[in-house]
Amino acid sequence: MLPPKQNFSEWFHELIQQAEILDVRYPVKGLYVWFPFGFKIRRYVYEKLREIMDRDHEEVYFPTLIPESVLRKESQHIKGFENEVFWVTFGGSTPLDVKLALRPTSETPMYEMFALWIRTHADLPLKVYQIVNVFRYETKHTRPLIRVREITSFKEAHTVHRNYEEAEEQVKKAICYYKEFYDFLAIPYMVIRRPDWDKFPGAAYTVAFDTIMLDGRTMQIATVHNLADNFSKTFGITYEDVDGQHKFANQTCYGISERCVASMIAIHGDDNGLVLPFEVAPIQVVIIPIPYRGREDEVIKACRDVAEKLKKFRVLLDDSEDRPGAKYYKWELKGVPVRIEIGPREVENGEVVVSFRDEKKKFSLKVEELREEKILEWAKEMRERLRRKAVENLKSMISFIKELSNLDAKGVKVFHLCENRECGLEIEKFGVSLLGWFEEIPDWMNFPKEGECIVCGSRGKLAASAKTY
Ligand code: 5CA
Repeated sequence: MLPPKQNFSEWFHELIQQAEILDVRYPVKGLYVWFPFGFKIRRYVYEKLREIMDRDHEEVYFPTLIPESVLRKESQHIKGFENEVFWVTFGGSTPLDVKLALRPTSETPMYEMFALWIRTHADLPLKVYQIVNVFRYETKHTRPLIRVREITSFKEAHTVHRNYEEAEEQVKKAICYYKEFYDFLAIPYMVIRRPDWDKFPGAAYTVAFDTIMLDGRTMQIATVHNLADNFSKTFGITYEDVDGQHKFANQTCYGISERCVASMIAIHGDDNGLVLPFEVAPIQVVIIPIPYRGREDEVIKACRDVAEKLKKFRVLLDDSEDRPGAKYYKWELKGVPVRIEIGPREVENGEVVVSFRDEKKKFSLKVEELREEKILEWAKEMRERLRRKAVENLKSMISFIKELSNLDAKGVKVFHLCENRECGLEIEKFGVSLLGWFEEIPDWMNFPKEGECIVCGSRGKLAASAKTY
């Protein structure tokens, strides 16, 4: 049995084990094992991410180990990561001359090489991505999928452009790509520009995607950074322009981790287990025979026929010895989106009984109507239902406030804030994080775009604060 979702932390921790997403018993803190079932979910989720990335980037692979001298080149960057780096200092029993870092992210090794790759304007733009593991010695409380020390599924994209404007264009495109990705997962988000003190180390600015968990805390599920020419100056990434002049390139980078899987589990799941969008479910349709003594053969045959008919999808016919009730329980826990039951009555009527994981009701359908297009239509409707429900939940945890004293209550607080650093810091004195200013106002949010700064009263824009994961 799962704890109720209301006890969010406990529910999440139990669910990922019981549904066989991750094994949390690995004997290194912050490192987890993907079970086969969890890894399939990861695969379908990342297939989508890869499809989106492939339209505008080429996939590459850079080494896991970074020489200390390279990692230290960009001073802001290393300042940000100094305390999070794992070091490799021995080769066998021989101390290494040059310490090697396990990549915490790949700006430095990539940009070291980009300086060799890029010669002229004809080499630009350069747009690459990789999906790899990275290591961060996190000191905050570690949690499976959410705050890990080996990020197993780090999709990092890096782009190089002729000038700042082109980099800025790419930032906008990256935001669109991530919106498409999270819309696909039916996960609602807020696109927020981080305050200066919370931007990525070495970036000119950072735009983040934040979603909200059931306990009212937000989780950053993606970030997009405009690096301007900060890195190109330290790594010497220059190009000869059409006018013959040598210029520094401008860069962007943006990333997503297994938090995308975490947010999907956390947001759509319920008291009975996982609820997965059809497209990423390892089993999309489960067929459950309802046995009746003496008529087992007809029932099984009808089930097999339906399985054959739907073989384009990931279908499982559960003909195990378990009772139907036990099967319902198991496949609900695993988040199978479509359940089909067939008993003697259905066989007689040429029907099946259908139910969806996210809804309580069941209905009967003629077998002839059970076609590929029908299933795809259900998949689409289900995504829309999941999205609507998630948006409603999210909205219920956001409130607009005009008084600083309302800041520390549960959930996300939205208010007007000017761009003065002091005013931003004032917010954080209430024990919450200033997420930043809305880069885009979501269509489901209708607070006034501008108003008096909640701290000083001068002109402010819409901003948000919350406790964060
Ligand atoms: N190089 C840039 C862009 S790829 C970068 O590293 N950005 S980041 O530090 O913001 O990381 C990208 C995303 O990875 C974050 O937005 C967050 O969603 C996720 N992430 C960061 N640290 C962890 C962690 N310890 N565990 C799980 N996910 C993480």
